[in-house]
Amino acid sequence: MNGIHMKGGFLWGAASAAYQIEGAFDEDGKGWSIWDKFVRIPGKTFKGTNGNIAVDHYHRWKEDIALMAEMGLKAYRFSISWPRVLPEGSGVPNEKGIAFYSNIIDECLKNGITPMITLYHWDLPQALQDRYGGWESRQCADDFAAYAKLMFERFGDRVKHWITINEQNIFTKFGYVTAWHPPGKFNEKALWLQANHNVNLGHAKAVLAFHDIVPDGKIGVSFAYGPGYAFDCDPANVMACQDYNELENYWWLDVYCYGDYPKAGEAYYRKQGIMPDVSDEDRALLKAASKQLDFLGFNYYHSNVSEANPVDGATEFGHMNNSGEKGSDDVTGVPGLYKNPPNPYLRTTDWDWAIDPVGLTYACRVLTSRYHLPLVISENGLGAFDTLEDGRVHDSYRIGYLREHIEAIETAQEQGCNILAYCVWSFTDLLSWLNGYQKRYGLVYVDREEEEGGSLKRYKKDSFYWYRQVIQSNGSVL
Ligand code: BGP
Repeated sequence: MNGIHMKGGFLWGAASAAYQIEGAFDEDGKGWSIWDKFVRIPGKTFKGTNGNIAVDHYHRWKEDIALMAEMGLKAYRFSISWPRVLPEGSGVPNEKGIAFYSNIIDECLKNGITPMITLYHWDLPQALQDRYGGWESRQCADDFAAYAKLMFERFGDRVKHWITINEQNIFTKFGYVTAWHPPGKFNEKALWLQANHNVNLGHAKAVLAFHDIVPDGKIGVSFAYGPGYAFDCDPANVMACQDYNELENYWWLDVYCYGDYPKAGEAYYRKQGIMPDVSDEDRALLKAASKQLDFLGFNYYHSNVSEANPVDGATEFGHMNNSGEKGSDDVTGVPGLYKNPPNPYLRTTDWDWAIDPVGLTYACRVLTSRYHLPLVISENGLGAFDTLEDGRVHDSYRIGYLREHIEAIETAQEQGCNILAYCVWSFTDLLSWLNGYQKRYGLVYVDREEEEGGSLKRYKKDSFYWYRQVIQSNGSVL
């Protein structure tokens, strides 16, 4: 099949996150993260799975990067575990932790792989949660900025692509509204908005520090973007979609790119009495940082449908399919505003996520028109059950998913979007935060189940060989 030609220098990548791959949760001086504690609370994760060992990347990083090199990967997006490099969250760095990432960077560069670092992929040092409530305190923004500066100073000579925060919309809401993530607080909406504002300040401070330390580098964010479609042309549903986009997407994107909260969102939260304190100084800071953002990164898995939702309608607290039992997801929403029913036109994964490649073109188009920034697709992939047969995994379903989504970025590129990179989630199989090890995303299979004890051996899936050819042909063979 004839595929696409991406621009020269296009970064064909794959991604991971520290907690989901590293393991070695208390080795070589690493401090605990909030996830190390949270997974130990019974009932919080699928079958009690945790990242104590994960896929043991901490000890197998060389083998993993050799596989990346064999694939011809152009970029590897990974995250730094903040408590591995600063066990107390601030203060004295852990040189062994820093050496671990330094070695990974060198090994990538040696193999022609561009390293792309995410500073925060959810594993806040537990020490900061204990000290002052983590992101609930404005101090956390300063500590995050100090940690970011330390990383820019240590790695900025070699790493030119940086992402401050991964999916702020997910970890703040799950941490303070649904209690699905640490710190596991339920329906604390005022606290959620305040913590979220503090993350914005941390992001802004890091961005503002960046270019002085890494003058030839680029910095952006990774947002979990689920573009909203109105259920139909009933004005009530179109308005619900507007509310959805404003409160679930632009609430973050406008801050990153304009340095401002969307007006209708602010009005809504003010009316509810939960709009956080935003000083003039904060606004100036956010504005200044927005002008320094080099690219807008987003993770795309699916679009969402929006439909009007009565005041006694669907809530945020519906059941989420964490088991792979198709059809077990509840419709969720914000009472009085919108709810997100399934899209009757789309297929879904076993975890009830809509499969919508057109939505990726749509996402690129919306972001380009609204923000005029280069885009990085920092995650995209298919979570599925895989079976290892005679050392191979025949994941034609994953190849099909990736092919359609890569075609969708070509369309977006043809239509004027400037796309710098595309990262498959994920390079190896890894721990899915709430779904255990059975929801697999990797191009490389790892022998482990929910229970500890697998061999942790790596096997190349069919998608590994397929993506290698996509990269070699710069997208023309799909
Ligand atoms: C994103 C996260 C990733 C990853 C991915 C897949 O939200 O940035 O860390 O987990 O989604 O999600 P899940 O593992 O829930 O299927």
